[in-house]
Amino acid sequence: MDSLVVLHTSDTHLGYRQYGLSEREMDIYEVFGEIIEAAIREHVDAVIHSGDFFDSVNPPPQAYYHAIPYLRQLREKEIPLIVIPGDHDIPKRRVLPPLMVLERLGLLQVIGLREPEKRDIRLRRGGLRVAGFRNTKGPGARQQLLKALTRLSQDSEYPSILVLHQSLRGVSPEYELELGELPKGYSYYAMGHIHLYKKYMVGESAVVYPGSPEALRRDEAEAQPTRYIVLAEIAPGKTLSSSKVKLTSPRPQLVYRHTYSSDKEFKSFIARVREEVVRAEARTKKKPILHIILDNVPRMKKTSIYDAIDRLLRTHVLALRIQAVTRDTSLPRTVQESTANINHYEILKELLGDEGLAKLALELIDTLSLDSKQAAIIQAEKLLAKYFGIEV
Ligand SMILES: [Mn+2]
Repeated sequence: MDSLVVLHTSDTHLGYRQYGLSEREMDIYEVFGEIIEAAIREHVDAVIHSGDFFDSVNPPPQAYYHAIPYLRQLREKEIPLIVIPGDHDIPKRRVLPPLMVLERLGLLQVIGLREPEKRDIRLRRGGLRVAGFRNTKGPGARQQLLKALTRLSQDSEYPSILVLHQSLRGVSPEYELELGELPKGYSYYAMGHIHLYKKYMVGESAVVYPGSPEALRRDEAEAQPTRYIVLAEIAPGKTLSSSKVKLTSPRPQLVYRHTYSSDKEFKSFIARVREEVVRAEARTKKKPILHIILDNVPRMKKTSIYDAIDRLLRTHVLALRIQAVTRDTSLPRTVQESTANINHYEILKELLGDEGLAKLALELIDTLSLDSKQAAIIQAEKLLAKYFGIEV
């Protein structure tokens, strides 16, 4: 038997609590459970995690509480989990990365924490070579990484996997590596850091980003609403097959962009959104997160539009995020268009001569134009605390 099957996942960000909602934190634990169950159901030989296992270097107790039973199930089935530290797993000061707690419990294996590392993993059937290096960022990252890779040449007779938590050219405008700079000869390249599914080939070997199991930001949800893990069958020096498998537990996130033109037409837009939201909830048994980005909203109507959206949709969603660009109907269109391009931040920075003050001023302008006075006061107080440490 010289081929192996691995489950590849990444960027689970355990402990992350989107919008401060405990439901969102639980969503992340639930999808982690789905991943572990898939590994057991598919009888994979190993699970590879490409980093950002935890969201923070100080994960909340809940993150351990929920992860540990799942990791135990995996251990009982003798399926090893190998992980490299992502940028979120690495403390800035010299303290212990939280992943080491789980390694100490014998629940996973951390590789490449301090040095580029190659390790042979003993499996129920045969062996697997895993090589990797923790995330490297900041100035000089590219040079440091290229140097690390010279120590990760493939020299094993086992099926082999190189695990990295970095951006490749073409997946992100800021990248540290090019595809052609990956050391040759690995069976599979398990990438992390980018929260979207991507697949490339180097010779006969797949280079794959499985993406994050939950979309953690609006742009991620918009770019790729469906979330995946990857199952790969590998042999020495090549990928025999790799397929993305859809996850069923992620919470639906719906993103709509709409340009306001009339009340009548806006009503039918909201009715359509409502239908789709209700359908998504029925399908997944989870209330969606709903993002609505509006353009061309007459300033005078902003409040009533927000109220209408809230009234019609609030009970069907877990979180409702509305963003509106308003149009001042009392100004001539030419004036509106020319003012639309003004960079307020640059003007404020020049006037105030300070980046921090300019940011504060900008945030205050946004905050104080909130529809509800009470909400504006609360937000303004938060800003004072943030910028000056003043508790009101
Ligand atoms: Mn990352």
